[in-house]
Amino acid sequence: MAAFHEIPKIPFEGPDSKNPLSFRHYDENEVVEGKTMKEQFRFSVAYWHTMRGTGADPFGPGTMLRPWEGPEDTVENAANRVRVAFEFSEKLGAPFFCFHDRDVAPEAATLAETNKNLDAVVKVIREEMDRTGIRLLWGTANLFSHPRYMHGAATSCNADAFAHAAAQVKKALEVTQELGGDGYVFWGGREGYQTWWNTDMKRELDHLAAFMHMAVDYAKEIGFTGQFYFEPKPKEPTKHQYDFDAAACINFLRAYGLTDHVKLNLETNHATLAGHNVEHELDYAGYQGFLGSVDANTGDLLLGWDTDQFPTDVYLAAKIMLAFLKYGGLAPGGVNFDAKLRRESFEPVDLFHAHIGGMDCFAKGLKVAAQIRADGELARMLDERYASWNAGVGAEIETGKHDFKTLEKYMLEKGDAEPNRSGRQELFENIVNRYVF
Ligand code: XLS
Ligand code: NI
Ligand code: NI
Repeated sequence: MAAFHEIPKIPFEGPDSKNPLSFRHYDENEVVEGKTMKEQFRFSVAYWHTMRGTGADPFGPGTMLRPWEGPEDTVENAANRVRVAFEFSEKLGAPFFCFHDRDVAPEAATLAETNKNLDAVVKVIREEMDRTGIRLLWGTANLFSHPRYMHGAATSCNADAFAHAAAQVKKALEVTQELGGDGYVFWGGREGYQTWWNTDMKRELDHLAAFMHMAVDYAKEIGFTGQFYFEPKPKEPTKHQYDFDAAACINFLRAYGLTDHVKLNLETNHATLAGHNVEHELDYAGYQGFLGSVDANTGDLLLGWDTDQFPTDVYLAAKIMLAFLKYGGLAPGGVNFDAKLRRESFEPVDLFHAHIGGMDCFAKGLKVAAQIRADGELARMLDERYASWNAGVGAEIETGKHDFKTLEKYMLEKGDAEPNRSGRQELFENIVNRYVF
């Protein structure tokens, strides 16, 4: 039986619509910068939050009303949940989903039994994908929930935890390939540490690199050609996560010879937790060729943890889309809503409100970004700000015609630098506002 029988396929009704179950900006067929919105965003529903989020927090149990859930998490229950998930994505019109191995099928007493459970549920996922045309943006393995990973997985002091994680990722890669996934994500979960006293950092990072190389090698062996992503996050669950931010991840990939195989999956609120804005992370990764995919969400500036709220800020979406358009678009990545409902929003319909809001926010953000690019005024102002590098000594420095001695001579002759010009931050902000309201 359908789980959302009272909810229709969400239509696009345009900006004046007051229907909460409609899109005001996301029209999947509208072409922006040469691609339909559907192709631009490649929106993805995160299975772990949307289908497995219970609303539990450290002070109380789950609150979510999910009438399709059975009393026990059996394979049958998991298979039924898959059907509900696809009904949801179909009605929403989201063309992709993402999952961890343990989101979709229950873990059993042994790895062999767990793999069997996974295979049984993956069969149903495959059926539902074929029925709906919904595709897998990326797969991943949960290497952080089970107590065996309390010290980490690839960076654990327990070699057996590493071995178990390897077996798990091997299987997750096979499943991702079987489902035609466009990518595979490494998020470091517990790959970090709580205290320096009990931690051999070099050994742990060497192990993490060896682990990633094994994954890359195995992908090659089985012919999995999807994109690998590394997802930065500075803290939570551990105090010091090794994948702190884009810069730390890129440095790690370079240090260990993984740059040809792995790009970054950047998450909005992880950037905030690292003390950056997401546009900083996107641009930093982008200019070095590591821009991969985005986990779209937002944090709460009054709270210091990963609240994973749905994005509703048009400025934020515009900045994300500007960055992606600048570096050639999102594919094979996408916009994955790594976001969850508040504990108080416990009814199934809230899942629709949340995703509709996020998709509309990004659609409006894309329109703003495209308009900014089409008008070119901000780009002209930016170029003007760096005008001193377009000719004269600036151009000569950029083309390698100078050294300290020639620059000393230049400045001794000139006496002092040209006076600075205003940075015009407020004007830049006002011009951005023209496109938003
Ligand atoms: C947790 C991460 C996680 C990854 C996938 O904070 O965002 O959800 O995206 O393992
Ligand atoms: Ni994420
Ligand atoms: Ni997160």
